[in-house]
Amino acid sequence: MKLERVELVHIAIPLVTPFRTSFGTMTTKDTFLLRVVTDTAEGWSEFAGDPEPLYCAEFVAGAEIVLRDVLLPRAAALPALTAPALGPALAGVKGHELAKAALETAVLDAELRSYGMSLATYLGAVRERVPAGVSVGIRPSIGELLDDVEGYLADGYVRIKLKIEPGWDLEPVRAVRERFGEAVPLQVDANAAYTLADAEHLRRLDAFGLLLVEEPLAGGDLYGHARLQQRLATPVCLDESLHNARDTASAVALDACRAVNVKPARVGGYLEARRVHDVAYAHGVPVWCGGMLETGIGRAANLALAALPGCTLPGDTSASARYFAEDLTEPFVLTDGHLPVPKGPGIGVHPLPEPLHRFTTSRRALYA
Ligand code: OSB
Ligand code: MG
Repeated sequence: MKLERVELVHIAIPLVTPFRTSFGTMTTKDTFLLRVVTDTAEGWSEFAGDPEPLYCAEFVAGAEIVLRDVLLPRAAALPALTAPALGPALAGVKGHELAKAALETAVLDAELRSYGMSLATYLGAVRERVPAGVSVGIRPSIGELLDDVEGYLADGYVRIKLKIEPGWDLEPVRAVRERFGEAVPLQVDANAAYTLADAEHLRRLDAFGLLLVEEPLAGGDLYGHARLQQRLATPVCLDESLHNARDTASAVALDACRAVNVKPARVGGYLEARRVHDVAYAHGVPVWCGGMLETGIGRAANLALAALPGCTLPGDTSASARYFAEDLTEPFVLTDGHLPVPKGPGIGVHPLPEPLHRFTTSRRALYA
């Protein structure tokens, strides 16, 4: 393919409910979509980051500059643009995995559309629908948390993840266990809010039969997570710490994690996400697909990844209605606790013109 035009579309969509984690509170999904036009097809993707670098170092305004000034000139210089060719072409650019993922995904969407192949088929999906978990934010009170969890279980979500932080950990977990029982698949996510000095406190989570504890310590601290895992029966799962397949191999070899959250954005795109999956799968370490409160554009592609054979734990791939009153795409609907894996070419969805127009705050050409 030849790159002809790249457009950036800023969007802001209100969340149905504020989402609080140990690193901040989100009330709006405020990010951008990329539209890549090539000589054979066009493709869409969604930047997974936020306006401020709180979950990770990347942020919306920075990603726009990196795409425009650094990544797109390299993509445009390729004699034959393909998604696999982008990896080597961008390898010299340090970091910026979320920005690279946005570009690679839009190019891959265009490429697969020109072959008429779905992303799920391309990646090697083995399922047509995937079980859906839900990530439940920190709430002002235990009562409000229990109401949230009750609603999600009534919706049919097959796994609950509670966001935790120091001061909001054992009590909410105990309350959910007492109210909803031992059988509910339950896990927690600290988003790097603890230190190794909290190991004895975190060990008390072992009493609750959790599936896993996600990113308890600082992002990148494989040594600390390995030390912690020695002291916990609950499997440690890494999110922020893993940026590529090599990190994942190191973490598995160090026993720094016994489960892997794979977010394609965090590892630079779906091709590296597939390799992260493969490394973990080869070692018998369960994988699940994380989320970044994506619109239907980002979610569609995540569902393809969640259908890989090593994704044996339910992911944070929730239905559109868990996030937005109205999505940018045809909504993803929970049926029997599952979401369908898109079958159409590429990511299988596209932004609907009317909601896209209404939620767009600005748009500009990044390459023309
Ligand atoms: O740590 O998994 C995380 C949302 C934004 C940023 C980081 C995380 C999350 C979630 C929600 O937990 C995942 C989702 O439902 O998309
Ligand atoms: Mg996480």
